[in-house]
Amino acid sequence: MAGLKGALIGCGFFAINQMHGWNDVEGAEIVAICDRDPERLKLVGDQFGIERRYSDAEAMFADGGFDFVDIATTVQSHRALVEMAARNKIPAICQKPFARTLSEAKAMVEACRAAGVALMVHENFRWQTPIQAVRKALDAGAIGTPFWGRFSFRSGYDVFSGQPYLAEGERFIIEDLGIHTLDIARYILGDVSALTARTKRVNPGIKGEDVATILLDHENDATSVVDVSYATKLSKEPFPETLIELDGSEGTIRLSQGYGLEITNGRGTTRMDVSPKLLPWASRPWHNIQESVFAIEQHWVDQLRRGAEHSTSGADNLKTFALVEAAYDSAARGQTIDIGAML
Ligand code: NAD
Ligand code: 89Y
Repeated sequence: MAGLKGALIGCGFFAINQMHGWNDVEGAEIVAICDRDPERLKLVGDQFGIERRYSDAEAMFADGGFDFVDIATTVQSHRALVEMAARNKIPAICQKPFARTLSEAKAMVEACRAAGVALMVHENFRWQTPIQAVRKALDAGAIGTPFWGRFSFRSGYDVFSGQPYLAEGERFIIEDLGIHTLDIARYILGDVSALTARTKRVNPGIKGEDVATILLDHENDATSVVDVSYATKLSKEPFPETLIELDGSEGTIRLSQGYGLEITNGRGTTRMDVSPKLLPWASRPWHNIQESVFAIEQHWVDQLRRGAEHSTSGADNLKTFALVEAAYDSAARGQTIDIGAML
């Protein structure tokens, strides 16, 4: 079967990973790129040998010649670009955060549904090798029925030098990083019925919150804590590892710093190294994220060809995005938020 042709919009900091990922994916290639910044367009076009270059997304869609679009811009342009893809009947991948608000996200999902085109959010963290290993252990029944979890991302890594806009928004860690941690919590323990959150800003040089502690009531009766921080200075920097603790009816799972997975149950304790692969184009410590970019892109192609729903479809991502919005709302009002009422 002929490979799919893709177009990428937004040639910024993270798009470099996405372009490397596409080079490795089986069954797809990027044939056109777009960025309104001529320097970024040239840099990415030259690095990856892409001839078709556009400064305007409308012009790229008008010329056509591609089967899907990969939107790698920041959140402000996501709605316009996803709706442009829907109008042009082109399946779309959109980076996280999917939208500025839940109502905007719902409109984007509806536009793609009405146009009959696939929509996947580039919510890649659940595709990380260590997270997949935890999911596999649970699916194999290693700890029986999980009743409690902790999903933790605590770091002092300087994310602002690569992504300066992160220091400038009214919202920071929940919208940028906690969104992934909340998605992992859903992926591992299932959908959420209620949420309570507290936030703080510790770093005086940024506008938004850089610490959040979130309590989740899952629909299956499990309880979990999602705790995220970019104000945590440790002797050994864990960026960008998500650490997981799960207690179940038959045992426990611990995913600890350094990608160690420990499973304890009636048969004793097993320890495994679940480190991500260091792909040839990747660099530490980002290789965990970079490998998951390749994995989600391959998943996009495989499911598109099968005509099957994506793990992080637009519709699925509404349930993660609702948790982001609920976390801000809960922290602002000091109240527990009913998630079902938001969806
Ligand atoms: P960036 O600002 O470096 O790059 C965005 C690029 O998009 C810029 O070059 C800009 O000129 C271009 N752009 C913006 N609007 C456009 C439009 N309408 N048409 C054409 N070009 C346009 O941002 P970044 O750091 O690369 O982040 C991009 C997105 O990726 C963000 O939403 C961010 O949250 C996300 N991100 C995801 C991960 C992950 O692991 N999933 C990691 C880092 C960043
Ligand atoms: O933007 C963020 C993301 O999605 O993963 C890590 C990050 O680059 C900084 O928090």
